[in-house]
Amino acid sequence: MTDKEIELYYRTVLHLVSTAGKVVNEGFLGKKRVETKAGAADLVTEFDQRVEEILIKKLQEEFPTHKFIGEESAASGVKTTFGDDPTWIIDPIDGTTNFVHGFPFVAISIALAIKKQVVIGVIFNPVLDLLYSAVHGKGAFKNGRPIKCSGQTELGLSQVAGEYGSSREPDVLSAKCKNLRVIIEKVHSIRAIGSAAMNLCMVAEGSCDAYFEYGIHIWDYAAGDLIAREAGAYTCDPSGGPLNLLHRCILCTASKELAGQISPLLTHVDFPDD
Ligand code: LIP
Repeated sequence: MTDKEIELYYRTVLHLVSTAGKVVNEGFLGKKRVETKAGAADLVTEFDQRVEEILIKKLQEEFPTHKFIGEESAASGVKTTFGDDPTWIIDPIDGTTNFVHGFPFVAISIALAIKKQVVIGVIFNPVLDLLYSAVHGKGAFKNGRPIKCSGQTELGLSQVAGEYGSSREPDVLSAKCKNLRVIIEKVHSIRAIGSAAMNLCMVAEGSCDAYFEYGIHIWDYAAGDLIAREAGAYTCDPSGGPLNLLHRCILCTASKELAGQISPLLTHVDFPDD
């Protein structure tokens, strides 16, 4: 893939998120039909489906040989196939529960992977008008300005983001509560803003020093992982091994030292791969 081709994909997706953001904003302010998916706290609206349809249709018209992984396509039964072909990984609204409740941390998250490596990441929060983006090797940006993570190395001085997620399965909830309990004893504070994509952007821009979550999906963290790494952050599997985009969990920290302090504290939770 040439730099010129990547540049074309990047320009196209930047244009597209701004169009799709208008639809998200229309839904954020207006009435929506709320349904559930895997459980009573796993929500979806007609806007999630509409935005994903718009994004896939337009990208397919522009790049007919490319493949797609989308949250709502997966929910409707399309199997997640992550191969070597250029693949767009799409979460039309990350933070759907926020979207339903009018809490403004919602984002369109789009990554492009080539040979399973993410080369473009774009996260757009249209409600707050925040656009985070990165191209592999070219740094990370917020509304066009370069961003850097905090570089924090001390857990005791950190602000950490962590989430409860949508599973209400007792063992999963116990492990997640235990993790937050063990971390809060050691840090300045914990934040839970309800969107994996936005959490990763918070680490990328230095407003949080770390973020970890179990049970998320490839579309929740593929774009944010690249944006955070391009901003200087470190990402790995919460158990300390290499990050796997299909493995449904992430630990993202402002330094490798911080990951080394957080990982041993966590009770690890296994979810079936995407
Ligand atoms: C959400 C994630 C969030 C997690 C939620 C949910 P969605 O994604 O971004 O971090 O805690 O359970 O998975 O479903 O709003 O796209």
